[in-house]
Amino acid sequence: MRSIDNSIKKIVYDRKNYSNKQLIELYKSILKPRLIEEKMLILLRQGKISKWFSGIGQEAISVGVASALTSDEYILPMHRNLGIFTSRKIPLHRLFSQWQGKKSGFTKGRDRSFHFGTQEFKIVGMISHLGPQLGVANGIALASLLKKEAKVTAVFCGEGGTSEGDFHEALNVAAVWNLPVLFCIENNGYGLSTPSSQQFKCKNIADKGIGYGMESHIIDGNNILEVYTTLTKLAKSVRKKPRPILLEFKTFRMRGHEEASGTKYVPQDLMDKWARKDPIENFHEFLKKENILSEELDVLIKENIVLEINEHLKIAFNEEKITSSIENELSDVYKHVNYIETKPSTEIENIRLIDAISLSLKQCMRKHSNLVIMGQDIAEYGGVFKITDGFLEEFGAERVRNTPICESTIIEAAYGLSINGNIKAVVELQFSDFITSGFNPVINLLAKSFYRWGQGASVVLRMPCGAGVNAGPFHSQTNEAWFTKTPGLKVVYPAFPYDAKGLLATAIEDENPILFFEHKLLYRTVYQDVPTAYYTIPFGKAALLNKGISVSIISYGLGVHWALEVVKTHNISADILDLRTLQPLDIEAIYASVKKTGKVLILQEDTLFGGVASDISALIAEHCFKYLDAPIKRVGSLETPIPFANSLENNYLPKDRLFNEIMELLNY
Ligand SMILES: Cc1ncc(C[n+]2csc(CCOP(=O)(O)OP(=O)(O)O)c2C)c(N)n1
Ligand SMILES: [Mg+2]
Repeated sequence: MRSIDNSIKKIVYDRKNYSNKQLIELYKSILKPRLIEEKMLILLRQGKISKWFSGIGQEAISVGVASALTSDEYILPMHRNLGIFTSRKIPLHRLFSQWQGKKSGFTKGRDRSFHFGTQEFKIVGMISHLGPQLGVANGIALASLLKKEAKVTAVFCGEGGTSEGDFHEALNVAAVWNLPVLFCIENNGYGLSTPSSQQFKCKNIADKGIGYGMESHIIDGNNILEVYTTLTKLAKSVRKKPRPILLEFKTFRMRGHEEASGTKYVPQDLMDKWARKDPIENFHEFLKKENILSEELDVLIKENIVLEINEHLKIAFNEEKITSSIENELSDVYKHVNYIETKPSTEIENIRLIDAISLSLKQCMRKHSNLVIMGQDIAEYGGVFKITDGFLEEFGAERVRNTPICESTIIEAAYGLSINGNIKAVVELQFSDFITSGFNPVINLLAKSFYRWGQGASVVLRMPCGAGVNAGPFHSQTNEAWFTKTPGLKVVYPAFPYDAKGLLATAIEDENPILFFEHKLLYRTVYQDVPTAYYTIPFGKAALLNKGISVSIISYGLGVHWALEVVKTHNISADILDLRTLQPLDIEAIYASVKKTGKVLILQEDTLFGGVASDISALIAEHCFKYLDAPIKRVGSLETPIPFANSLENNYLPKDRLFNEIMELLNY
């Protein structure tokens, strides 16, 4: 508790040159969230609102920061920052509707408490995971730099959240890229029941700034004038000279983590000391002592705020409960994009899969001046597979960005680019295996964004994947099934150069998060005649590569090539369907083929259990049962990690078992 104890000093106010009017405005601004909260606590006890995270005692931080920024500068708050929402002058009834899950809220009843954002007020709501907010702020700030706008972005985090890897990654990238972000850390002594002494070892969080090569400051978070004055000065300076700053606000959490959890574990004397530092009571005393606030004016101000709260509560309570339909809910998972097909030209070139991807990416960079690519070693070095070789020279370092090794925060930054002015991002994962280090933002930020608050995400994650290259357990996985499971993501998996080129262009045109799988073994082994000019291929359209009558083989990626080889070698009369995209999935093409042949084998490179083949199998069983002449067969890899040695890897992969499996099905 040392860092808290030391900071408990009397509040000293320095009014600078602020007019009485300005000081009264600040007083009104910190008073409002307090009075709203007091009302909410009553409603909570009456069961009229759900969970509540109290910011009582911390209002000066939210209000001071929000008041120092211009209304077109983004703020990314956390769960105790009601003062930001009120300082941005959001009509109160909309906040109340949000907390009651009603239509006039900001999430159509889909997300609770402070998990909401609004472009209208330039506020980006948090996801529960805390730390990812910091990385999103980086993307927003990067967008400001790219658009040559002199703006700062302020992002909030508690001292507990600073223990997350996201904090380290975000601060590191912001420092390396000189991003104009104010990292506002509210050190309120506790993260749920955990005191700061068990959360971090250094004396102050601000001390961490030096480790990132970042300016940092300690601010009395209970002193509205200190917060406002310091932030006004720093914001002005950052607008002029873009750079990140780490700010530690010393404050205290005066209530439970959320109302149900209480404060039994907090020593009473600590509570008492901090109660004497209440940001509102102290400011009130100061204003009275300086003859700035009269008793009558104070009463009037409070009456007006209470009146506003009550009127707006009435509006929210009178609003009907939200209803929706299955169709409506399903139609809000993906941003609607108007797909416009660009037909391929007649001029062709015989190229490899890797060349097709590189060419497509290059043409997209030329077509979309708002497209940025990010990844490890992609600039001077051209990427580990050389797909971006020469890009730096043509497009410059602003758009071809080498990143530190930090998948999570870069994916968060890509999302931030979408939020601030719809800047498109392609992120190259060095290997698809490393997406595990960026899993959280994919699943929780990107996938849920449109459904939660109608915000699209023009983010394409390029995923060099797959086995057959003797690369062992950490450089060989094909992990598409981790993502096809999650609503809100699109999953593309081409097997040929022609498809890869057109599908990548479509992916970049799209405004939804997309995982674009590129098989490493196919990179340099598969050639095809590919139109040289830019073209697109629609998602959700499988390709029937071989026509037959005895069996349908459904596959994607490397599996398609195995199927073609076996069918050709053994002269089997088979439909071979290359799915090309797994989400959306071409169900019609699958059903049509199964209905024709009556026998179906679904082939995937991935291990079988919980894979794409299992769900396709279930769909066929549910919808085509009466057309089947044999049980559905799934073929995939062994249920083990992927071994390194050639013979073991061949044993792991299903290729050598494929012919026997087909024959078993044909002979059923
Ligand atoms: C990744 C993750 N782990 C755990 C939690 C559960 N959790 C929610 S808030 C919280 C404490 C946060 O403390 P701090 O960052 O200090 O913010 P404060 O609540 O004090 O404002 C915890 C543990 C979470 N939301 N996300
Ligand atoms: Mg805390």
